[in-house]
This record gives sequence, C-alpha cells and structure tokens, in this order.
Amino acid sequence: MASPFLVSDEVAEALRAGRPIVALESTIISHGLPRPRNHEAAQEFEEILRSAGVTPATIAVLDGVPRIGLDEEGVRRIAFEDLTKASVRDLPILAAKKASGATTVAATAYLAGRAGLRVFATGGLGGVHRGASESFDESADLSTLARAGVTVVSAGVKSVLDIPGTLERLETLSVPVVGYRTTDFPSFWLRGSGYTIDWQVDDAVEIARVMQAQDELGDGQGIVVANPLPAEQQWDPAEHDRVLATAFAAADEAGVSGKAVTPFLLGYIVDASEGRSLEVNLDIARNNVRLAAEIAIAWSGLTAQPED
Ligand code: PSU
Ligand code: MN
Repeated sequence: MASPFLVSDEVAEALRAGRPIVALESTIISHGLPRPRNHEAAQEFEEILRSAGVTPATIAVLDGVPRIGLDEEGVRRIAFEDLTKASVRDLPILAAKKASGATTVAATAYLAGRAGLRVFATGGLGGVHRGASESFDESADLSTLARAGVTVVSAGVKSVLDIPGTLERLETLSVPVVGYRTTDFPSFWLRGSGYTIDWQVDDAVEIARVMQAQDELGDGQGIVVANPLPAEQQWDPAEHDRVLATAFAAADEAGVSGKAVTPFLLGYIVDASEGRSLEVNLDIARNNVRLAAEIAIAWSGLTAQPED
C-alpha cells in the first residue's frame, strides 16, 4: 500500500543517514501567530535548525496528504491560507475530503512518530482547560503524547490552562516530564508556575539518554521537555496577570468553546498586550527550537550506526 503521508526528500534523506531532524507544528503558525509575522516565524524556525546543521520537518496536511517536511510554497500556504486546526482525529477526514489543515501538537507528534522522527519543538503544549471537570475540555495533546514516542520541547503550558491539572494528567498517562535546568514547571510567558516537577535535566545529552532508556523501558510514550525562557525575556508578570484575567471574561462573553478556545485566547492576549506577548511568544518558540536542535544532535550522536 502506498504511504498515507508524504515525507519530503530532504527529511527522508536525513532519516536514512541518521542525521538530526526536528519536527515543527503548523497550528502555531496558522492559528497561534498573526499574519505576516507567522510566515516570518515559520521561515525563521527552519533557518535556526538549518544553521545548527539540523533538518527541519514542518508538518501539515495539504490537500488531504499529511506532509512531513514542507517546501517554501507549503510554508507559505500554512501561513496565509485559512486552514482548519487539525488534531489526530481530523486526519482521516481531511484525507478523504482532500482538504488541508494545520496540525496541532497532537497531530504533529503523531505524524512525526509515524515517520520515525524523534524530536519536536513547539511553543506551548495544550493541556487541561480550566473548568475541565465540567466541560471535559482536555487537549488531545496529552493523550497523544502517551502514545507517540516523540520528545516535545515546550515552555510548559500557558497559564490560561489548569497547570496542576495538566501535570496530574501527564502523570496518569505515564508521560515523563523533565525540566530543562529547573524543577519549576514553566508557564509559557513566565519562567515558572510555582508547580514543582520531580525531575530536572541539565543538558541535551542527558535528555538523549532519557530517550534511549525510554525506548527500552517505556511503553511507547513521548517525553515532555519543559524549557523556561531566559529571565530577561519573560513577559512582565503584572501585565501578564492583568491581561489574562480580562481574556477569560472576553471568551465567556464571546461564548467561544471547544477547539476555538485556545486560538481565541491567544489572539485576544496579543491584542490586549499591544503585541508585547507576541514578542515573548516568538522568543519562547526560538528558544525551544534551539534546544530541540541540540537534543536532535545529541540523539543522532548517541544512536549513530558506524558506516561500513
Ligand atoms: N498553546 C500555545 N500556542 C498554540 C497552541 C497551544 O501556547 O499555538 C496550539 C497548539 O497547536 C496545541 C493546540 O496543540 O493549540 C491545542 O489546542 P486544544 O486546546 O484545542 O487541543
Ligand atoms: Mn479542547
């Protein structure tokens, strides 16, 4: 049977040679950042990887086909077309309808895992929404990470979510969570959340060793690497608290629910902070892409087969 997804030549070549590759998601581009900064960001993330000697694999569904690695035109499409936000469950429907979609962390991690990629950089992870005990709104990012054996570098979850609830669910799902040089789980725009995680790792090689051990001991789960942004780059905590409080009220008033909640809050927060949260958002993503590159390099160093 033909492959249900398309791996770009560049990514296929890097996979064959065991060279470092980092997967990138497309929902952050199409729904998480305003145009045209989103296009610049998508190009910049790929460029950061290339200049570190790592092959970028931006993932999206184009005309029904999940793509692992996009060309310039594909990157342009995810930035400027009005793509639907696609999670794992949307993949077969998009395929049958030959429709396009921007993949969430869940769908990206799932497809990356299917293609044999091991490291994935994003901004923030989806998680348990506030009020989830009533609404059942928990991102499929969490349950997917319990099955897709991919290491995801994020700056934790946004404080718009239920952070302790998210950490509890990751525990239930047996997904390892490690803090990069911290045990204070980051809350995206801020370095910490006040919620302590059990484990800290101090360099990329140590993370690659956890991945290797997970392959032997684990049950197919991915790994969450929580990477706080540098102190001087974090959003002013007072403004952060003020804007977030009004964001919830606005979402309530607008009556948004389901998968529209995350994009609504992100868009509202950028506007209400007059773009300041956006600059922090971009710093966070760049920072995660850089760490993911180091992990991918460490991973390929650790697992490289000597050529004969
Ligand atoms: N959190 C962010 N930025 C984002 C997202 C989450 O800080 O762009 C996106 C990611 O693609 C994530 C998705 O996978 O939202 C989660 O959406 P939901 O809560 O509907 O599962
Ligand atoms: Mn949801």
